Amino acid sequence: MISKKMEKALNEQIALEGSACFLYLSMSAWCDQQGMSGCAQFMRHQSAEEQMHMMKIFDYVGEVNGHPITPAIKQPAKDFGTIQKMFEQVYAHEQKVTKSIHKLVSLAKAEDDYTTFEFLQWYVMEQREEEDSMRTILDRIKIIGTGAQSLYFIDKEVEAISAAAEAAEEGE
Ligand code: OFO
Repeated sequence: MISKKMEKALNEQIALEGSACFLYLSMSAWCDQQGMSGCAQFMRHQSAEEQMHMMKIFDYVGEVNGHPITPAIKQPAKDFGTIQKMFEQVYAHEQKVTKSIHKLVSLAKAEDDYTTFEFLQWYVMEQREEEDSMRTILDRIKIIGTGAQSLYFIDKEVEAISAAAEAAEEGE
């Protein structure tokens, strides 16, 4: 059993993960339009991950006798300017999610809700990895540069990072 306050906070997190799922799906479609198939594949994978994050909390709330709420769908942007700007936006979004997870951890601690505290540890680790991989991509973009000729190499680089991440997940 979780408190009403915790239930509400977890439902807000469900909505945040759901909005990331849709935002990243929209980014994937935009990348595809730019001919950046490696980035499109990467963002598609990120979108699926966010859906899994959302469902994990959804199921948890139900398990602890709370009521998980299916969030409203807000249409995300469909144009992201440049590939660098898009990844900057992804990184900023991940930082926002990390802050939100940390707030949930603080609430679980304040309420002596050790079950939720334990459940959230997976998200703490996940956010560390997500922020690290977005930083890696932004660093590579800075090294490669953003001229028209560079887009091909950025796409290949992101494709390689994506394949390595997927292989690591399969090995988990
Ligand atoms: Fe689930 O927010 Fe990214 O990882």
